[in-house]
Amino acid sequence: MSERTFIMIKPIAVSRGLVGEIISRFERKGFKIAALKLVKVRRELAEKLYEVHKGKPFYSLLIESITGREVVAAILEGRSAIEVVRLMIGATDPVKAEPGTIRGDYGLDITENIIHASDSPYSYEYEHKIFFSPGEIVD
Ligand code: FUP
Repeated sequence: MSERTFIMIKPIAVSRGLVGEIISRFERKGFKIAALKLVKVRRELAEKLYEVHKGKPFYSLLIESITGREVVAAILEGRSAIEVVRLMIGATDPVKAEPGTIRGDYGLDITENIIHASDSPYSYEYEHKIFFSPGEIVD
């Protein structure tokens, strides 16, 4: 069944010029781009995205890692998109992420771990609405 997921390419990947390479992996896998944009993240947006992590020891660092910086947000569509994209990005900690995954191939830092992707239908619903209005998403 076709499904949608939300991804956010983090500032470290944007500044290192990895946007095309990352998007191209998802295209080659067969996902369609349903929405795509470059966003300079305001603090309120960062706090909304990472609300579930409030109170955790790494929360402030996480907020600072995207606030005032540029990210690329996208909605990808395809069969079991949420599960497949999570497999393609790899484990949260790049030290544990398998080579061949995006986090496994492009970095070592856990907070700036290259990319975020929704991990459930619930988080997709919550996260994509922070970045996209209905008119910005194709049918
Ligand atoms: P993930 O869904 O794989 O992004 O992982 P989490 O939701 O657990 O973590 C969200 C973000 O918090 C990660 F992208 C990186 C950051 N994080 C840390 O900086 N330190 C940690 O110990 C765990 C997560």
